[in-house]
Amino acid sequence: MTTAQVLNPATEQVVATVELVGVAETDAAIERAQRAALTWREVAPGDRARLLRRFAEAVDADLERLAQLEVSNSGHTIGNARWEAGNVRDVLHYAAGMPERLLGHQIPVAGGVNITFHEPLGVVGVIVPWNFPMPIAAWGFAPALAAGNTVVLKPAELTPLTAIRLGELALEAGLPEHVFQVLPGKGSVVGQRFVTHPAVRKVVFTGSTEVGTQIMAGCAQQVKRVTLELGGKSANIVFADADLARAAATAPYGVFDNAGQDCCARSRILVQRSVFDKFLELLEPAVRGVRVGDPTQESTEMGPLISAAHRDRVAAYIEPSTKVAFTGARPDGPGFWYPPTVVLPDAPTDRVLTEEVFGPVVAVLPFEDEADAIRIANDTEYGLSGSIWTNDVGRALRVSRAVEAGNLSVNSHSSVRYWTPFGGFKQSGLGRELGPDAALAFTETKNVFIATQ
Ligand code: TAP
Repeated sequence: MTTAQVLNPATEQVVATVELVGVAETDAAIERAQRAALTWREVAPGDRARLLRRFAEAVDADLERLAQLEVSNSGHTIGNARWEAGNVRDVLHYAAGMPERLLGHQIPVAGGVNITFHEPLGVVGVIVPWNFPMPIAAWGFAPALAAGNTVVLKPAELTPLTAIRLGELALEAGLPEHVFQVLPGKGSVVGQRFVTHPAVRKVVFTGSTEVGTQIMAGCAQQVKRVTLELGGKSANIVFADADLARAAATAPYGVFDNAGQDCCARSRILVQRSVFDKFLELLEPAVRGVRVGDPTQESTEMGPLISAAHRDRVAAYIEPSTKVAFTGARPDGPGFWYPPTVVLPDAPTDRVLTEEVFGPVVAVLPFEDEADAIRIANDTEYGLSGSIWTNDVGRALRVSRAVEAGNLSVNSHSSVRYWTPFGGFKQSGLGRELGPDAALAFTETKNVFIATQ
């Protein structure tokens, strides 16, 4: 079996060595999941609910350990990591309400009774990226399990530790063996096998649009169901009538949270021209004030990037000709650090404006009026999230309806609540996760007619 060393991105020290699963082990796990699916779907809804609640309680009891694991594996700040482990607990509790609420319809028909059922799919493969290893895993596995499916989960090679721990906690909580299996390994091996193995009936993929496109094409061969959560290039639109001080004070956290390695990062700030200079003046101290450093410290707001290769990729967006308005802090010494960076692009075709940087780099640009703001916000193939800052409620609603993105917030930068739907327009994805319908994405609707005459 091959192994991979897992590094702490804040110190560059090895924190663990993990055994990587190959094709044969993946096939064996899928076959075990296929057998387990036959009995898991028969577990009474109330019992499935109880087991998911126990899983949630086990996560809660282990919250500090999970959070510390994420700090050392992913460089997330301890505050964020605790929120992420808590999110897994909450998603599981919410999913525990689903088995007993998978309601079908009784539809009036002549000559009999017509009812619909939501049948589980069988084995679901969940492929997770490295940027939010815990929440993104749970958004897939919790509703899939609730709907009566078994799950094989592949964490990112760089960040497998919390997923492995969640697999252990599921067993400790009493989930039957092979109902939820975690398979650390390469995307091109384990993830690819989820796509090609006929017993995997659905793939939930979160990651780059590039790989997501290949997954969708691969799944098409078997008409396999997919949910895709892909990249973003979201706009933070600031109108002249907004509370400018609040908009500027919060803008750094809308893009630099998790060091900008966030699909929802508001990486384009669009500011109405009449307040453009004033906004930049207010933004500068806010960016310089972001506390970048040791992620184990409670006061730290931004940690390192995930790897040296990723830091180099982010740094390459700042070319010699790029106009950098100002930057924030970065510590010296080991670790994959990059400072919060604010750039003023020259042209709409600048790479920093058109591509997802996935790091702490934000572009600020002016717009003229509402129509211009909407045009620029939509001038991207992505459509995941975004923010609108204005004190005019009519404008807030008009612009919210006009921006082509799945998750918008007005006078705020929040994108994710486990009880509201989440997902992307255009090339940001396909399907929705979370929210009241989450379990339905893991079922097929079956219609049954019973003649009574
Ligand atoms: P990717 O390189 O696309 O990797 C994502 C996952 O797919 C990893 O587990 C990876 O495995 C696996 N993978 C790679 N090649 C594969 C293949 N040929 N077949 C099957 N699986 C394969 O993305 P990333 O760099 O880790 O993550 C960053 C991207 O994710 C960004 O674009 C970001 O916007 C997006 N993202 C989107 C969202 C939502 S909710 N829309 C949330 C978070 C992140 P290995 O890495 O182990 O090889």
